[in-house]
Amino acid sequence: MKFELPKLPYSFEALEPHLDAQTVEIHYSKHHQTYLNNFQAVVDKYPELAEMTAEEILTNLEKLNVDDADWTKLKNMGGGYLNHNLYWQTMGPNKEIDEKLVEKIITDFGSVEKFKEDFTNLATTLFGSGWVWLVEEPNGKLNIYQLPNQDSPLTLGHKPILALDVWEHAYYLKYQNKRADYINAWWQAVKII
Ligand code: MN3
Repeated sequence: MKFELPKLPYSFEALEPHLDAQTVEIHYSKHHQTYLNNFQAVVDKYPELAEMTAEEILTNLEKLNVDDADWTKLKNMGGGYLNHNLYWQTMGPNKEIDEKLVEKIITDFGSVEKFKEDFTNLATTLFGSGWVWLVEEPNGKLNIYQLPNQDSPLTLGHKPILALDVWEHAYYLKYQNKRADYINAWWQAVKII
């Protein structure tokens, strides 16, 4: 399978002033593209992987019969590829609120405000590089948690719904060490909640 970089559904400037155009451009066309290229290079070595979608590869990561170095690359690069796909898709210049999701958030977290507060705390306290996730677990419940590096909730059997990239490359040009300002700005750019 030839994986593709999904087209960014808006221009590089579209998320200004929350996310600056230069950061979006470098993050999408360099970082995200590189995860994809490196993922594809490993997938191309194994005919059995070429039959699978990227989601299937990450979901079945623990069962894959590949050498250790390639396994690590599939986890890191495949995760990087899929995580960023979701990151871009759930942001936008205009709100497109997912009303069903909002209802579920209120049921599972008490209120949207409480959910945002808990999610923001996870993002603020994440040490090192990683992501904060809103996922749906197999029992249908929503959950939020941190994962390090480019680890994917798919590998845990969870469905990713919303993802905040807290790697420094996601915000350093505009926000430098002020991660909290980036997190606030990201909430403004999220379109589905
Ligand atoms: Mn990133």
